[in-house]
Order: sequence, then structure tokens, then C-alpha cells
Amino acid sequence: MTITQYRNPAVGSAPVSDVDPFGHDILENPDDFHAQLRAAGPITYLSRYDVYAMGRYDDMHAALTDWQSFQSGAGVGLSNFRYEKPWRPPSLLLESDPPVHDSPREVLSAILSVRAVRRLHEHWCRDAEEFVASLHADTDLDAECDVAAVFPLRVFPDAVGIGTAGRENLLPYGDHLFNAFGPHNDLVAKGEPRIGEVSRWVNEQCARDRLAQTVYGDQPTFGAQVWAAADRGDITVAQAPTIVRSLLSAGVDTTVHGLGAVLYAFATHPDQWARLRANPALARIAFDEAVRWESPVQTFFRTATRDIRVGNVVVPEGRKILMFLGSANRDPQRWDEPDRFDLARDPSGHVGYGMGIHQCVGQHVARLEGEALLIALAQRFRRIELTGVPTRHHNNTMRGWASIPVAFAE
Ligand code: OVV
Repeated sequence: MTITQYRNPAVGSAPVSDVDPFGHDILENPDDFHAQLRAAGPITYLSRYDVYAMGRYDDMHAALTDWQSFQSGAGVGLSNFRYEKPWRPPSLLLESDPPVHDSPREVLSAILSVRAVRRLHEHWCRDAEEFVASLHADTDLDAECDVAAVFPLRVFPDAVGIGTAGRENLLPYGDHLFNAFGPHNDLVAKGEPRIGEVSRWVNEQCARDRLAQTVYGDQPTFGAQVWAAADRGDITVAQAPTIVRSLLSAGVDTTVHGLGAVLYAFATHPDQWARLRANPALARIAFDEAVRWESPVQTFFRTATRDIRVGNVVVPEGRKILMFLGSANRDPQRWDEPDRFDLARDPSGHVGYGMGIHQCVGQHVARLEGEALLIALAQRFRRIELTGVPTRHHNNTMRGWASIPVAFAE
């Protein structure tokens, strides 16, 4: 697997690679491919999909903060909405540009702000303690299936205001959605038989009268707050359900894989676990360092709105550029010893939540889930021991685990 340094004038003199970044080999471990991508130059042409790719931190940071040149409104997956009908109505947050993007973003930013999320802090920390108390010590557990995939579902859907029936649809919906940003490969085909009914359930939960009004006593739910914004006229009534859908789309699988990443990191770095136990205030850094290190969301595309020069290469207007966020987050030009999971580093500036106007609007919610769970685990358990070989979960967009066999020791 190498990137050909042969430069094809038809693709603006870009280095060419015929590698399939959505193939199982690379989804299993993309590190070598990322290193080749960074070495090849600021931009490479991926002949298999007829798209361009970026892997270096600096160039990607510049692209992600230039929404005028690198648009999202043509979709952030392989499919170009200029020519192809999206599989679901586009997200008003993710798959839109200013000015359409502005009011949905403003509304959701306020609902998920640091201040707003602080009101959940004591409730989620208490839930995390109860959850951790229910885990058996010195027993074979799966840190992915029994912990990472469980805790977000205990807290997040309640905060959104969705009912308890049907919550098992949330993970399959997200998994398919994130696969659908890639090519129509076996991973997408696997989700298709059930996606009709799963989507119908998700869409039904976004209606005003389906959403609980309050949670934890008298706190308005995220869902109710979206509808209240429609009543105020900050967004239209027609936009409200699609914005609630964003919460259910982006808010579950992402945090599951983020928690899986940090639990795997600690299971394989006992010295770092000891450090966290000695100083639980490191929990927030730990979660962000895991988001940098693993980059649960590995990739998103942008579309060129003009002919864009990147280094010696001109990306023609209308073409897709694949941003390898996970590669930027391990770019040695930006990070010292990037492959090390290290609580002593400052991970801020990583692009695991993206960068620019589309940067993860739910990041404070994600961090609270990470902090609450890690502090509760660190309070009780001296060690997280790997008891078997972890196995990867393959997804066209997300990097995560299917299984992390562990035992927690008190
Ligand atoms: C970041 C993200 C991922 C998937 C879906 C959405 C957002 C959405 O807004 O629907």
C-alpha cells in the first residue's frame, strides 16, 4: 500500500493513491495509511472514489475554518448532494452552510452550552456512581458492551426527552448514518434492511408531543427547548423536528465510541489510570486526549466552492475533499509523540470534534459523560485489566471497538 508519487495533470498534479480508505484493512488500523497521506503532501487524489484527501493538521485546520471555500451543504459524506439525492433530508446543522446554518446552530449552541450542561452535572455524576456501583469487580466484563455502550443511553435520551420504548433503535440508527457518509459498501448494505423502520422511529420521536417537557425535576428537556425556540420564532416550526433529529443522530454512537476509546486507553495504560486516580480533576483532559488519540469520528468530507489551490494542487470547484481528522490528530508536526496517550499533554486544538463553524455543538455534553463516568470508575476501581484481545468495530466514519474484554479490580 503506497501512495504513487506519479503526478497526473488531470487531477491538478496531486499525488495519487488507489487505496480504499473505507476497506476493512484500513478501518481495522488506519495509522500507516494516515502516515503515508501526511508524507505524500498537503493533498492527495484518491482514484478509487475520485475525491481528494487531506491528512496534515495545518492544512486541515485551515480548510475546516474556511467554510466559504470548503462547504458542507453538498453533504459531508461521499455523496455529492449537487448531483445525488440524500438518503434522508439533510441535517440543518451538519449538512448546511451559512446563512441556513446560522439560526439552527445558534439555537442548539445555547441549549447545549457550558452553562446549560452544568445543570446536568450533579444528576449525571450521581447516575454514573449508581451505574458503576452495579458493575461486578474481578469478573469478566466488556468495557465496550457493558460500559461504553450503556452509560450514554442511561443519561442522554432522558435529557433529550424521548420515551423509553424503542431506545434500542438509537445505536443502529447512528451506526448506519455514519456508515452512509462513506461509499455504498458492505457496511452500508448491512444496515439497509432495517433502516426504514429504525428511521421512522427516530423521526417520530422528534415530534413536539412525543417529547417529555421536563427532566430531573423542573429542567426543560433539550427537545422541549428546541420546540420552545420555534415558538419564539428563533427557528421555524418546520425546522424543529430536524434539529431534534440531530441530537439523536450525533449524540449517541459518538459518545459510545468516545467512552470506548478512553476505557481502552486506560486498560492499556495503567500508569495513566494511576495518575487519574491520584488526580480526578484530570478526567476532562483524559476524555479529550482519548478523543484526540482515537478520533471516534475519523472523517468528514467538504466540497470545493471554487478552484482551490492547496500546495501545488488545484482542487476544482464542486469536488469532494475527505478530511482525515484522525490523521491530523496524530500529525507529528503538530503533536509530540502523537501515538502516546498521555494525560500530561494539552490536547486542546485537536480536530476530533472538528474545527470552525461546524465544530461539535454537543461537545460539552460529551465531555460531561466522559467526566462523570471516569470519576465514578476511578473512585471505585484500582485497575482496569485487559483480559482478552479487543476487537474493532468497523464503520465507514467512526473508529471504535466491538469488544474490550476487561476486569475491574477494586
Ligand atoms: C455531527 C453529526 C453527525 C451525524 C448527524 C448529524 C451531525 C446531524 O446533525 O444530523
